Amino acid sequence: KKWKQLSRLQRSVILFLFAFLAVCGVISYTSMGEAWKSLTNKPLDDQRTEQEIPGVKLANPAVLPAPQKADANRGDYPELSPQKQPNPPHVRRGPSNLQIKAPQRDTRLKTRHSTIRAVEGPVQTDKGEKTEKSIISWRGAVIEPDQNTEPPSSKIKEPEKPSSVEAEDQKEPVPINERQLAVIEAFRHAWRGYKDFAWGHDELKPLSKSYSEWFGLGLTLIDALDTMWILGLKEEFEEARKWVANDLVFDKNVDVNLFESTIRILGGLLSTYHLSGDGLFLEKAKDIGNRLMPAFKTPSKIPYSDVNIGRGTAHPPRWTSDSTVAEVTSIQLEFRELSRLTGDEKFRKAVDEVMKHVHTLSGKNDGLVPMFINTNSGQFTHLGVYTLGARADSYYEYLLKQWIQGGKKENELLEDYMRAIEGVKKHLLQRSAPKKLTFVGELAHGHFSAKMDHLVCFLPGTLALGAHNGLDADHMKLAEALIETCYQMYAQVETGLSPEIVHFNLHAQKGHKDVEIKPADRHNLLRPETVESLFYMYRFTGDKKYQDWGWEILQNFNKYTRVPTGGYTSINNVQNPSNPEPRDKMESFFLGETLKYMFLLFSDDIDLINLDKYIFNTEAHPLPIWVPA
Ligand code: DMJ
Repeated sequence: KKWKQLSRLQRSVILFLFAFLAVCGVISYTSMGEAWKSLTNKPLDDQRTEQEIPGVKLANPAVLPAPQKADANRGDYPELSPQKQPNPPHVRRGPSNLQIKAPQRDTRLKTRHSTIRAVEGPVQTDKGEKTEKSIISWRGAVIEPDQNTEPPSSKIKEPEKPSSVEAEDQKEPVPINERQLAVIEAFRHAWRGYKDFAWGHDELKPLSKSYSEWFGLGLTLIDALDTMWILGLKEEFEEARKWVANDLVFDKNVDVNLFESTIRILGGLLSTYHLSGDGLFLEKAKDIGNRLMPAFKTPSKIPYSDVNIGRGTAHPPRWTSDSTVAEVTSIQLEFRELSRLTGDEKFRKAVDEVMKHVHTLSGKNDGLVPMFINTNSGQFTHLGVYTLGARADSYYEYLLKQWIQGGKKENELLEDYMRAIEGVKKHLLQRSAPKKLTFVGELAHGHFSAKMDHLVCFLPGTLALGAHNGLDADHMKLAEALIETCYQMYAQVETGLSPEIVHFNLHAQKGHKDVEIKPADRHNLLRPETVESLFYMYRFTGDKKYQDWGWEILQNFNKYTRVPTGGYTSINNVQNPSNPEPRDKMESFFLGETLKYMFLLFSDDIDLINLDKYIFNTEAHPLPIWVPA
C-alpha cells in the first residue's frame, strides 16, 4: 500500500539506493577474496592442500628428486595423474654426459650423447629454495621431478639425500670412436637376436632361435637396460622400457635365486633409475626388493638361496641348508641403495647384519673365507677350502665396494678387505712357467692347486679400484701383474678366448705354455671379468695396451661366438677354432656386463660413469657413491 502511495520519483530513488548497495557488497566480497588469496596464494574456493586431493599420493619430498620423463605413460601411475605440480623443482642427477647429452637419432653413431640442451637457470621456489627450473632430457622432453615416491610411513626414516653426483657441470660431449662403434654394432646384433627370438624371456638361444627361462622375468632385457642407456641406444631403450612398464610382473609363483635376482634385476633397475631418472624403474626395484625380503627369515639371519617371489616363501636348495658365501655377501650394494632411495631401513639392516655376522666368524684363513655358510647355525661349513673363484669371488669385491659406496667410513669392511688381500698374497699367489705369470690359485686343506677360474679376473680391477681410493700402491702393482695373466688366458688359447678354468704350469716343460686346459673346462660363457678389469686398468693408468687387449678379445668374440641370424653364443671348446662348438645360449651378462665394459674401456671420457661418483655392482650396474670424492 505504502509503496503505491509513493511518488514515481521517490520509488526511483529507493530502487537506485538498493542497486547501489548490492554493487558495493559484491565489490567488497571480491576484494576480501583477493586479499585472502594474496595471503595464501590459493583461490578461496580451492583451499585443499595437495594431500587432501582424493586419490592422490603426494610425492613425499621426492625421496630422490629424480627427473621424470615428461613423456612417461601416465597411465602407468593412475593415482598420480590428477596431481597438480605447477613449476616443479628439478634436481639433476647423474653425470652430465649421461644425463643431458644423449644421442639424437641421426647422430647416434657419431657422438655418444649429443644433445640435451637447456638447463634453465636456478629459480626460487615457493619455499624459497633455489633449484633448477627444468631441463630438457635426451628425449627432447622437459623432465618433471619424480612423482612416484611414496610418503614414508611413521616407521620409515627420512631417506638420505641424493649424492652430489647431481650437481655436475656440463661438459662437451666426447665423440665416440671406431672401437666404441664396433661395440654398439655388436650390442645391436645381440639385441636383434634377443628381440626376434626371445623377447621378454630370460635368455636367447641364438642357434635354435628360441629362448630359455630361468626366473621368467625378462632377465636379459633388464640386465641390458643401463647398457643401452650408456651406449645411447634410444629406440631400443624405449622399447624395453615399455616392456618393463606393461609386462614386467613380479607377482608370480616362481622361485628365484636371491643373489642372481638381486645383482641382475634389482641392480639393473636401480642403476637404470639413476641414469634415466625414470621413476618406473624405482617402483619396480621396490617391488622386487620387498619380494626378496623373506629370504632373510632364517634362524641365523643368513639368507636362504631361493625365494618364491609370488608366495613370499624362501628356502635353501633341496640338498642342503647351506648358502654360498659369495651369494649372501654380494647383495649389499643393491639393498643398501634401495634403503637410501626409499628411506626404508629394513633392506639395509638385513644385509648389514649378514656382513657384521661374517666379520666376526671363525673359520677364515688370514681373511680368506670358506665357500659355504649354514643358514641355521650361521657358521661356515666345508672348512679349509679357499678360492677367489666361484662361490667366494664377489665377497672380496663387495667388501671394498661397500666401503667406497658408504663414503669410506665403515672400517670393518676395509679391515676385512685388507686382511683378505694379505691372505691372497700369503696363500694363493704363485708364478707360472715359462712366462712367470702371477696367478691366484686355490688352497684345499693346506694343498695349493694351480687352478684359476676366469671369474678370478675381477680381482685386478678391484685391486686397482682400491689403490685409486687410497689403498696400498702395491695393490696396483699386483693388479698390473694379474691383468697380464688374465690377458694371457685368452692370448695363449687357439681361439684367443679364455676357457672357464685354467691350470698354470709351475715348472717349465718343453713345448708347454703357462696355461693348461682340461677338457671339462674349455668352455667360454661370454664372461666379463677380464674386460671389466681391463676397463679399470685403462681408466687408472691410461695405458693403451689395455684397450688393445680388449679390442683383440672383442674381435675374437665376433669371430667365434657371433651367430649370423642374431645374438652371440657361449661355446664349448675354445681350443678348436674350426669348430668351437656353440652351446646355443647367450647369457644375460654378455649384454649387461661384457659389452658395457668393452664400451667403457674404449672410451676416453672419464665422466662416462665417473669412478669417483659411481660404484659398479658385480653385474656391472653402476650405483651412486653416497659421498663422492
Ligand atoms: C655375473 O653374473 C656376475 O659378474 C657375477 O659376479 C659372476 N658371474 C657372472 C659373470 O661371469
